[in-house]
Amino acid sequence: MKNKTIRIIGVPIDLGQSQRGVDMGPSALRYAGLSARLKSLGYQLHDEGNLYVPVRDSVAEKNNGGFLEAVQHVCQSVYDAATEAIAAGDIPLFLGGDHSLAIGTIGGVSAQDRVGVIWVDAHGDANSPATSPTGNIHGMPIATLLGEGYPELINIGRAGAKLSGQDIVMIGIRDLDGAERDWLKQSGVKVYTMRDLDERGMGSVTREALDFLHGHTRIHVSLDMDALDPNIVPGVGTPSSGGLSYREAQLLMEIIADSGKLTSADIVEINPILDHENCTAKVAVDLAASLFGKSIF
Ligand code: 4U7
Ligand code: MN
Ligand code: MN
Ligand code: MN
Repeated sequence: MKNKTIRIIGVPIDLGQSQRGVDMGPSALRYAGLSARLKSLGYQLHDEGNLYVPVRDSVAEKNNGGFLEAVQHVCQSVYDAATEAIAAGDIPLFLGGDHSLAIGTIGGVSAQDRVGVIWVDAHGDANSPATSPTGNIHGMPIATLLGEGYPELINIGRAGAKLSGQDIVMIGIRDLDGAERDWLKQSGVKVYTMRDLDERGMGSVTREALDFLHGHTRIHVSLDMDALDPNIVPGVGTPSSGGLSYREAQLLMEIIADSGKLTSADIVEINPILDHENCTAKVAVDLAASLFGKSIF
């Protein structure tokens, strides 16, 4: 893995939810020293800068508050950036921005071959426009990738669903909406809730998760920072109490790294406005170091 180049791609999108501030996530991660940390592990680093995302206020004015079309355009450029990075043999690391960007990242990285996804989140992100209590697209990427929801988003890059339930494992889940929960249950997605982690421990759950994806040669990790407990990561827009501890999250990353199958990742949902002295981005950088193979001893 370490002979590969990590290609950093910032996606300052805040159009998939309603709080101001997540567009500053890529900066927060860079200022927390992401590139230097990954370089120190022996990787080549290539920072592509940020993809173009229209400023929220300008879109709102034009479209009367609707962001669907803008999210579609951003996710299309994310999709293209993802396919290019994979074709070049690099490991793309996407910096969000809100979680709607995963429609583009996962769509793109799965264009050539099958990819297993480890979705680390407090939330299921499996609402459709019909089930969503908020209408926010950052709560819909999983349903969209499985072919449920807005056709404009489902068909980005290539027509139809990009994944099946058997390609996805979720870890850290503790906050599902009623209809979202029913839909997830029949989707085939493997869901590990906080209760599973409490009862069985992160080590056992992560090994089983990797086993669920044993047929996949490539793994994409989508890390929503709200998976961690808000006590350690206050800088997230949809905090949910009872989350992962610092060490649980680190162990998860360490065991995924050991699999040697990581080929792309997202770090999303950091909101510096809600944060204290950039501590959420600093935790994210620690987790990225482990995900890319930093070992303690
Ligand atoms: B995130 C929510 F209703 N389920 O759909 C929704 F609770 O990417 C939250 O995981 C979604 O941060 C959270 O709006 C999306 C809500
Ligand atoms: Mn979340
Ligand atoms: Mn999410
Ligand atoms: Mn969130």
